[in-house]
Amino acid sequence: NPITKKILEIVQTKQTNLCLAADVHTSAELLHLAETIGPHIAVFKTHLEITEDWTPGLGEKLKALSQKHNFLIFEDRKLADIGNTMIMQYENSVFEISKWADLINVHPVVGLPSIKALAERTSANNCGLLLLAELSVAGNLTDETYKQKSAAMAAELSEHVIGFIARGAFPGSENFLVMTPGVKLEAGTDNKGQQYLTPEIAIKGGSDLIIVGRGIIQAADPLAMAIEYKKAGWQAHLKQM
Ligand code: 5BU
Repeated sequence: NPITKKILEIVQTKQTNLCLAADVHTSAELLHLAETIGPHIAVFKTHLEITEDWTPGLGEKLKALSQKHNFLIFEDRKLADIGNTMIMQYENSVFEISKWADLINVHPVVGLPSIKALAERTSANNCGLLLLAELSVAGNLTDETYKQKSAAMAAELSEHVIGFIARGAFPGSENFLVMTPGVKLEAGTDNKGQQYLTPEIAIKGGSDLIIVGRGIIQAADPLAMAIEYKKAGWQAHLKQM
């Protein structure tokens, strides 16, 4: 898949397996993070609906920064509906996701036919699809059977699906990328359900990209902290080789 190839190329060239979860509330903050931290990441993850001042064109501005600093944009939209609705959410909203996102994700719970319908549209836009096989939060319902079924779905849709959101590798994830949220330099929780692994543990567990939000954006110096995470993720990767 060309998107998988592109991510792996970026990881190697920039020596970073870091994905920044840019969970900020204004477009100025979003663009500032993309501009300053962009050189140190492989993927920039957005939650478009938490931007208070979203305007048409913001996606294109992010896209321009992604080209300038060589990273991909992942809209963490977590689609979970009938195929027809997910396609409208992807293509027709004010957010115009299909114009700028390089990656998007979907909950396998909706089943193969709906995901296949969506996948044909994401592929047509050169956008990689990720299946949410395993969540990071305490008490979630993504058990081993769910992961197995997600892997089977990915195998069926291998020309469209590029990987999984999961805590680490699992049977069936071998030919796909694994991206892991819930990563912080110190393991622990946020008292709202989130559970953190360290970069070392995530990468040792077979994750290809670590997703870090508050660990970086709430630091006194987000840029310096991003560089810390980049180093930690890369060292862990080198140890695996
Ligand atoms: P944090 O600040 O590093 O905890 O943010 C984690 C990000 O990853 C945040 O944007 C979540 O929406 C996202 N996330 C997650 O934390 N856990 C999951 O299982 C999934 C996504 Br799926």
